[in-house]
Amino acid sequence: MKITAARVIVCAPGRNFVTLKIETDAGIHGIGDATVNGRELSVVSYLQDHVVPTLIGRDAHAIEDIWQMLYRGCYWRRGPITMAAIAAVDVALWDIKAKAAGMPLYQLLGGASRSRMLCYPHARGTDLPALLERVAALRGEGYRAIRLQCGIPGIGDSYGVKRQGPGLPEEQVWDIGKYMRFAPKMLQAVRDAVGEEVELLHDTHHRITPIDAARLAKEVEPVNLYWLEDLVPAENQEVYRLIRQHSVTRLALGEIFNSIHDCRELIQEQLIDFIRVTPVHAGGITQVRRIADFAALWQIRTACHGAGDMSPVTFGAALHFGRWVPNFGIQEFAGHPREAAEVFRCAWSYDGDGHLLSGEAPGHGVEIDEAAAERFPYRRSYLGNVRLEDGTAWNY
Ligand code: EZ4
Ligand code: CO
Repeated sequence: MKITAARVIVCAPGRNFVTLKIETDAGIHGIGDATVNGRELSVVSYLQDHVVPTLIGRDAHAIEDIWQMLYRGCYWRRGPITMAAIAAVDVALWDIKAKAAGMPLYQLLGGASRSRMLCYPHARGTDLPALLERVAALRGEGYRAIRLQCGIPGIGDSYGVKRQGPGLPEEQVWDIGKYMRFAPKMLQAVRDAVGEEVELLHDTHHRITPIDAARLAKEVEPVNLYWLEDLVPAENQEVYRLIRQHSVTRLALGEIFNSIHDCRELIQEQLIDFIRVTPVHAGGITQVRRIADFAALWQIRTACHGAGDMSPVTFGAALHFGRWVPNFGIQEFAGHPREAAEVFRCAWSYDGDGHLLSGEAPGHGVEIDEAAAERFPYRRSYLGNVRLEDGTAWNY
C-alpha cells in the first residue's frame, strides 16, 4: 500500500487546528493532528515544504521506519515543531493501518485493557462562588474528576487579562504571593463542598518557584488532590527532587514534553506520578507508547494532555491509546468549540458518567470534512504574555 498524496488542512472552527491527511493507492486515507497552539503555521510549513515530498511512494504500512527516518534523517532532532510534524504522520499512518485491518486502532496496539477511560473537565470560576457553581454543574453531568482553576483576589479576573489588540497576545498579570495565599484555601473550600468521593485536580501552569511548589504540595496534603500539575518548569528536572522531599501530593507533568528524553530523569527517579505527554506533541502513538512502557517500570500512570487545542483527531488517537495502555491513569477533557463538530466527525464520545469511550470504528475513528473546514479559515492567535505586577516577563 503506497502513499500517493498528503496534504495539510488548516482551519479554525472556534480555534485553529492543523490536520494532515495522507492518501494511499488502496483508496484508504488517514488523518493526524499537527496543532501547536500559537505557532500553527510553522508546522504547516514543516510538513508541506519538507516532509510531504519525502512521503510520496513510501509503504504506508512502514510506520516505524517512516518515524525513524523523519526523526533521525533531519539531523535536528526533537523540538515541538519537528515532533508535532512526525506525530501527524505517525497518527495518520496508524489510522490507515487500522482501517486496512478493518479494526479499531486499540486492537492493533494490543487490544482493550479497559472498556472506558476516566476523564476530567475543567471547572473555572472568576471567584470561589462561581467555581463552586461550575463544579456542581459538572457533577450534574456525571463527572467524577474535575480540574479546579479560580480567579485570584487582587489579580482580577481569572489570571487577569489586558488586550493588546486584535490577533495579538493578551497581557496577563501574575503574583506568586497572592496565588500562594489563595490556592490552598480555594482547594480546601471545594473539597469541603463536594466531599471525599470526587477526584480534584489543579494546574499551577509553571508559575511558582521550586520552594513555593514544595510548600504548596505540602500544604494541600489534607485536600487529597488527585494531582498538582506543572508546578515549576522542568527544563531542570532536579528541582522536582526538592518538591518530592517535602510532600506526598501526587504530581503530574509533561504536557509540553516532546521526547522520551524530556521525562527520563523524572520517571526513573520517580519524581512524578503521572506523565502528561499526548500523541500530537510527543511524536505520535509510536513514541507515546514507548514513554508509557518506560513509565510503567516505576508504576507511573498516563494522563494525556487534553486541553481544547488538542484537536478531536488527537482525542481519537489518545483514547485508542488509553483503551490499550496498561498503566492508564486519566484523560483530560477540556472540550472543543461548538463549531469543531461541523468539521470533525468523531466515533469517540463522553458516556455521561465520567468516562470517555473510544468507539469501535476502524482506525482512530475521527474524520475531517474538508468542505466544512474551508468555512473556518485560519486566524492568527496566541497564548498570553504573563507578567509579574512590576512588569517582569513570567511563564505562561
Ligand atoms: O495551557 O494547552 O492542562 N492543560 C493546560 C492547557 C495549556 C494549553 C496551551 O496551549 O495546561 O490549558
Ligand atoms: Co496543564
